[in-house]
Amino acid sequence: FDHEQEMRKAIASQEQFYMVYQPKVLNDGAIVGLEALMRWQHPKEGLISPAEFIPLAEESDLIIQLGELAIDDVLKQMHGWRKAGCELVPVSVNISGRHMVSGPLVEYVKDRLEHYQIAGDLLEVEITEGVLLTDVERCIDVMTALKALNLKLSVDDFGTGYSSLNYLKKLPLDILKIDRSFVDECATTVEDGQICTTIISLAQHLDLTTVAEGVESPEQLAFLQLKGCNIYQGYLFHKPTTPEHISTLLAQQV
Ligand code: G
Ligand code: G
Ligand code: MN
Ligand code: NA
Repeated sequence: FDHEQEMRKAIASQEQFYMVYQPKVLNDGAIVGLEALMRWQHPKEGLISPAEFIPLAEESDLIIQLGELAIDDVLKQMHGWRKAGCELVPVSVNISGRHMVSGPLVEYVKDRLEHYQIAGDLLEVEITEGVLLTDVERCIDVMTALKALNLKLSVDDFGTGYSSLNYLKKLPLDILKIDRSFVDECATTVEDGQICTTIISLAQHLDLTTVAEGVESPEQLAFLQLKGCNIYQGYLFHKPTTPEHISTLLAQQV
């Protein structure tokens, strides 16, 4: 199975890749955002996880094509939700480091926002720490340009990279996403709890919003609430789901 060859065919066919959406909620369960996650439904191989194909795509220009496909799909979907009468909430897209620093990302985003008539503050870009450390100067330029379009910027999997905390003061960030690996045992392992507490405190002092990823139990939620986390994402609330189901969830809120 040649992933690269198959990915090229799948991108060309415009049929096998699609996005699912996972709600992000407040303490009271109100949905205040969505994360868009890519899926690859291969005709023979079945459903292939992004954990499998994204790292392979990152080895070539394919990651830029997939990133653009995700951005276009998400904004098109938002346009559709709005037409159906839904009150839109911000949607985040995962952008790989390679796309962030090498592609015409900003121009593409600007063009698609205009095409679908979506306000920039309804789009969020999630970037992992890795890229921020490899090319900080380039990141500052790109992120500043994205901020000029009113996008929100978040650091995904925060705490798992080689955090030189230096970048936190240099970059125009809005959100820290506490990695699932810390959330997992925050209520049961002292060290993980302390790490979550410290990340939330750091974020508060830097005026950043915290999102806890992978919240699965009421105990984890209670711990994070006590520490002042702002937003939660995880199976306790919602699994990643179809755009149709998201419409229903958003409609129930109004
Ligand atoms: O959705 P799931 O938990 O299977 O995602 C696995 C990994 O793939 C996560 O790290 C997630 O950030 C990443 N991922 C999912 N969708 C995308 C995408 O559209 N682009 C990029 N670059 N990564 C994605
Ligand atoms: O790396 P990133 O944060 O983008 O990864 C998001 C991935 O985490 C998605 O693939 C999603 O399916 C997964 N995920 C979301 N919520 C939970 C959860 O509560 N538990 C677990 N195990 N995975 C989750
Ligand atoms: Mn993410
Ligand atoms: Na993550």
